[in-house]
Amino acid sequence: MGMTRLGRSALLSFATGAATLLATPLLGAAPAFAEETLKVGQPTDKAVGLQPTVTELGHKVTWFYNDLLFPIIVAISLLVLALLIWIVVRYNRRANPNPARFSHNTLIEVIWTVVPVIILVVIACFSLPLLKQFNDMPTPDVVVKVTGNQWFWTYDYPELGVSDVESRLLPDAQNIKTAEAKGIPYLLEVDNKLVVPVNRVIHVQTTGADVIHSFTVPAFRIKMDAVPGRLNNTWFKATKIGTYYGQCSELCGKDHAFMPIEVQVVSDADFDAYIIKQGGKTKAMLAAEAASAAQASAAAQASAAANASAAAASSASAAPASAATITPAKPAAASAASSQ
Ligand SMILES: [Cu+2]
Repeated sequence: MGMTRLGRSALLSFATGAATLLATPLLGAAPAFAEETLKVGQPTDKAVGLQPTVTELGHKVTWFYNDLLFPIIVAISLLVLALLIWIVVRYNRRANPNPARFSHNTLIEVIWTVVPVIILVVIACFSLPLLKQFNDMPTPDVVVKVTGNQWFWTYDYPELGVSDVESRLLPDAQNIKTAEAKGIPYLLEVDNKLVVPVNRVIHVQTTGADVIHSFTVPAFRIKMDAVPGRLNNTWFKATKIGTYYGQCSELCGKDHAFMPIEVQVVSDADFDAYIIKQGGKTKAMLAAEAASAAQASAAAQASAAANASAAAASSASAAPASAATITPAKPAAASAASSQ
């Protein structure tokens, strides 16, 4: 029922989000990737509300908060305020010197029980499906393992052979004056960013090396605890190339505030180049390797089968009258083929 409304609203918020993103001023630092334009997740003058988002589920979260929760919160707050004012004005000692002495009213008690239940059920009807969508992870294009350390992040791409990319706050970003002088965001800019391709499903597996951290990127609307001895999963699919900042969101020690997250969403080509630069192998390279390995094993199988049948033929020609020598050669050829 709410789907068309939700879709329209998501479109609207997408449009306003895009406008906000376009209005975000570029920062001075030279972009590492050619198409990098957006930088989302920094403190912004006079900005209120949620950060702009670049994921489909993010837009749904924006709709859920801005169009459902926030109006309900405002309405309840105004109702309570109105009741307070009404009681203060109408029933103070001067205006109402002889107060009523009754203590129960069944009708009003039923109303103030049932109405909040209805409100909560309405909220749940929208929030639970959204939670389920975050929980139902689509097949990943890229898997990233994110490890929280005191006090930096390490990024691994287990399927692509890249491991232990350490991501630390830049020293210049630790001081507001040097950060401003260099045009880098204070307490947010890191040396090695988490690089992921645009429009791809990214699975994020979080874990902790020492204490509990939390991997949080508001622009993707994801927040996942990084717990030692446990692998938590979340996912996102960013639809715009750019830089997205987040922060560790679980108190993890004295430098908790100094282990930011910087995600760089890049094109497929830039991502492949990055993986090769890190000494890993791209999906295409792995697929080519797998194909050539399959080819080699198929060739080996074929030659083994040819050898076996040649052996069978030669033994058959050596003793053409004996069927007993031919019979065992066939299963041998078959087993040679299957063992390859
Ligand atoms: Cu932390």
